[in-house]
Amino acid sequence: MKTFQELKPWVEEMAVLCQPDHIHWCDGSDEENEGFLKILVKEKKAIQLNEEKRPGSYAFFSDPSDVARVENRTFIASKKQSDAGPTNNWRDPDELKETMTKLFHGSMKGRTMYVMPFMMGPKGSPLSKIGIQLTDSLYVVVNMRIMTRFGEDILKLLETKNEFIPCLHSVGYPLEKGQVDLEWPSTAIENKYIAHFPEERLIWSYGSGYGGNALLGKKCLALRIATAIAKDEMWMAEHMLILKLTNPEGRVKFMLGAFPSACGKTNLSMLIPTIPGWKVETVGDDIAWIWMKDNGRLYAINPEAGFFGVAKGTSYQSNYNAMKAIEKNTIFTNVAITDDLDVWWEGIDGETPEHLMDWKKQDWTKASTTPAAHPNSRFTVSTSQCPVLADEWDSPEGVEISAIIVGGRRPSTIPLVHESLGWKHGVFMGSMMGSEITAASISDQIGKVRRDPFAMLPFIGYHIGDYLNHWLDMGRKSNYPYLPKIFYVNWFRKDNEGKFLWPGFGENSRVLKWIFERCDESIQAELTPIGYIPAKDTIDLRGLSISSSQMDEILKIDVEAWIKEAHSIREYYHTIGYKLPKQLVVELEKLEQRLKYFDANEQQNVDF
Ligand code: O2Y
Ligand code: MN
Repeated sequence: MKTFQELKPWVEEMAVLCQPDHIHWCDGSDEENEGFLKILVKEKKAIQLNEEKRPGSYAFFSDPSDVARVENRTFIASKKQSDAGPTNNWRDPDELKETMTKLFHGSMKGRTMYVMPFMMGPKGSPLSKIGIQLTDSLYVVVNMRIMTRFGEDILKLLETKNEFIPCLHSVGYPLEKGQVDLEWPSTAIENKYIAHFPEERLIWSYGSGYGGNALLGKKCLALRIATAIAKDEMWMAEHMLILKLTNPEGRVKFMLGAFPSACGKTNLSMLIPTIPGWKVETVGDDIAWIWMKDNGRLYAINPEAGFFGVAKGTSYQSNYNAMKAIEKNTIFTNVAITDDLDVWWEGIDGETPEHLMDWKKQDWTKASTTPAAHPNSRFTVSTSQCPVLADEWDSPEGVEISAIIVGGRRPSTIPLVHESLGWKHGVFMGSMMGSEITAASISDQIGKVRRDPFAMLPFIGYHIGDYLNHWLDMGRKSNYPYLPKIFYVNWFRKDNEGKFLWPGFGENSRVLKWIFERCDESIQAELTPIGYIPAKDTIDLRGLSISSSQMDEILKIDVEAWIKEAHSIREYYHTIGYKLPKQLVVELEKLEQRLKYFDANEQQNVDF
């Protein structure tokens, strides 16, 4: 962290290091943004889309080598390696700074250094954090302006808050006099460094212009650095959506949801329920900062101000509200472009056009064998354009949380929904969550579960064992009675023929309804070894053609599979090492004991 007084000297010091031709302090105004977009179009780094079909919107195309977050080039540089733990790439901070200082030296030659004041979190929130990002990428500037509270207001706030997180970013492609720029400058993978110095609360990112590598407010600040701050200050920075659920009587509950990538977090946060009278509204789709009031209850804010959602697969059917949000004023990255300058991607509604320009700017026809849009193609849009944005989304104290939902992609074993036996058991459930590996690239692992505790594996800025212990500490601090209930959902369970048992999408609201009613305990649940599962007929299936045997299958406790699961969790726990909280081993042992007293045929506890 640095103080307001340190801001100018720091910017000057970084400018001496990176040697930009100019320095521009961003004010965040519309005029400034329009000017930036004009430059980007003029320099052929962006395409302005059809003003009638997609007003105020632009498309960018990255270098094919710079298309996603690079986990193997993401580093946690804590003084002690044991503080980074087994799941992070650790580097000694002094050595990493030395390496990166050489890279940053002269890296902005021929370019402008933009100084971006931004804030993560609502104005007036005790949790909000100011960052100052220096970057030589205008693409980053126009995206950060959407994704954060941005500009001169934040600089003004800094005068009183007097604390900011310095973030230095360069695409690593200096321009010699007369040298023609690339459309998407970046560096080779081995020179990319996404570096976090958690003790110093400092971020340095070099060599990539894409998403989470370059928009430093998001994963770098709001998760990796924020987790380190949160542990010290007794709050939590989590990879979670925040949704508001209203029942037909107008009663409201706020819920958090942690799901690994590609499990539909954005879609769930903007869901249109299929059950009459129920309503979902969005507070956030990706990150939640959670704090505890003196009353022991948890409150969450969304630190972001925009959505950086996956375009591919998004349609009016899978996420109507996201499609409405991106009808205007949206930045698209690595999507395909239609002949009339609109966007297209695999999975979008309607007929596939005869001809497109693909994300590599090549002609594309239906006969083409490569995808038109990159699988990690993105839209960047302000939360304000979400048609179902909850009124409370900007509340400085946040929203009171009633339920925490965790989940992953599990074709077997895990039922549609189960509720934890309490906070510690809920933390155990979060620690074991993950998805089954399907990617051909790691074919020797196919069918195994990639554990991803609370979907935070790439985002914890310190040791994973300490992180799990922090969850337990938060429980102890609250004294338990008002903590949210924790639920595990699995929309992805399959039958013996490999077909999904649950229809998904809007029908997931039926599960949300069950969770809502469990929060008041106004609905029955059955105690099983793994937790509470819905009692017969308590999931609202009105209007859905699903047989009761199918429901039995979705909710079945497969004891053999759970015994194997427990073995696999134990193996996973070994990889965490000595910092794994003993309490979680106790929870695992208790689960194994309870499984012994469950009659798999009757689906009933024998005795406990
Ligand atoms: O590939 C990227 O840089 C984007 S990653 C991302 C973006 C938005 C929300 N979540 C994620 C993620 O990786 O969890
Ligand atoms: Mn995410």
